[in-house]
Amino acid sequence: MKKIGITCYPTLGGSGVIATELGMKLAELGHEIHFITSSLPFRLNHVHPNIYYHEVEVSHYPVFQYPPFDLALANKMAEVIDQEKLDILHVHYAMPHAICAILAKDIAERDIKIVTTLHGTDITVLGIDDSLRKMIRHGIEQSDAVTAVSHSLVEQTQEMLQINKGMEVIYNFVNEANYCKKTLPGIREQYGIKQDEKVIIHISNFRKVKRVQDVIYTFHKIHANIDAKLLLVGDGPEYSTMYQLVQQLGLTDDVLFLGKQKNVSDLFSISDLKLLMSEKESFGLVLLEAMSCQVPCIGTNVGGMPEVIKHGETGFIVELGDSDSASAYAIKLLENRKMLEQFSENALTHAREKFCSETIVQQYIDLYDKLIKQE
Ligand code: GMT
Repeated sequence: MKKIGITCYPTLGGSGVIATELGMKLAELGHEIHFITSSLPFRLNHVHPNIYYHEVEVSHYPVFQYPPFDLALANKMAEVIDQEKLDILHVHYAMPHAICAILAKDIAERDIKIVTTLHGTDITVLGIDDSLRKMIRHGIEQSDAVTAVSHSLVEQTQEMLQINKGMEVIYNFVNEANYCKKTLPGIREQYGIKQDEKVIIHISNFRKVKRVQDVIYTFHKIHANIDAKLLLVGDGPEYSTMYQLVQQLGLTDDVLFLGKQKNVSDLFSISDLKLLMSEKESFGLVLLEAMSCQVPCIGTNVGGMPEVIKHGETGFIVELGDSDSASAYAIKLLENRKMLEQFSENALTHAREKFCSETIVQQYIDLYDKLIKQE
C-alpha cells in the first residue's frame, strides 16, 4: 500500500477529472490517497475510507497585494507529506503545481518523489508565455518523473521548452462503469428530437481554442442534407458569440444549447456522432468519453486527437478549420446505417482496449513503484 498525495485543478476540466478518477481507482486498490487542492474535486462525489481531502487555505492579510495561493499550496503539501508520511506526490499540471511540489519537497522533512503529469494547456499555452517559461521548465526538470497524456504532447513540450527530460506517455482513461451506452427511453422526445433525426454532440468549455464555430459550420452543412439536431454542451467565453452565429445561420430550432451538464454519458447515449474541431488538444478526453459510449468522433489533425481517433474506423480526422471534409464524412457516416453501427462498435472496442482504465492505472502504479525503489 502506498500513500499518495494528488494535486490538481479541482473545478471542471479534463485534468481534474483524470486526477480524481485516478485517485478513486487507486483508493479502490487499497492505496491511501490525499487530495491537496483549493476545493473539493468536483468528481469526488462519494465517500471512500482511503480518500482524504486537505484544503489549501490562503491568507488574505491586507499587506498582500495578491493572495499567495501557490505558497499556501506548497506549505500545505509539505505539511501533508510529513504528517501523513506520503511516498509520492502526484501533481497534474506543471504550472504552478510542479513548482509548488518542488518547493514542498525542499521544506518537508521526509523525502518524497514527485510525479508531474502534463495535460496540455500548461505547455501549449503557458509554455509560450515568456513570463512563465523558465518556471515551467524548472518544474519539469526537477520532477522525479514526468508523464504526458499523448506522444504529441511530449514532442511539443520538448520542442517548446527545449528540454531533453525523459517523459512517459500515459494515456487518459474513463471510468467504464459510468461511461457506457445506456438505454434511456423518452429522453430524445424530451429534447424535442424526432424519431428519424440524427443527433450530433459537442462538449467543451467554449474557449476560443475549441473553435466551436467550426462545429456549427460543419453542422450547418450536415443539416442541409440530413435531418439532425446539434447538442452544444458546456459554457465558457465564446458562448454568446456561438449563440448569435446559430441565429444568423437560421439553425435556432435545431441547435440545442444545454449549458453545463453533469451526466454527459446520458447525452452521449442519445447521440450518433461527436464533433471536436479544436486548434489545440493534447488528448481530447471528451472523445474517449464519447467512444466509450459507442459514439464515433470527428476531430482535427491537432495534438493528440489522431492518437485517440482511429481514422476510418472509429471516426475521422480532418484538417483544422475544414468543415467541408468534416461534414462530408459526417453525412457519409450518418446516411449509412451499417457503417454507423460498425463505427460505433469499433469505437467501443478501441476505447476499451487502447484506453482500458485498469491498464492505465497500473502504468501509474508501476511508475510509483519504480521511483520508490530508486531510493
Ligand atoms: O481543454 C481544456 O480546456 C481543459 C484542459 C484541462 O486542463 O483539463 O484539458 C487538457 O487536459 C485534458 C486531460 O488530459 C485533455 O484531454 C485536453 O486535451 C487538454 N486540453 C488542451 O490541450 C487544450
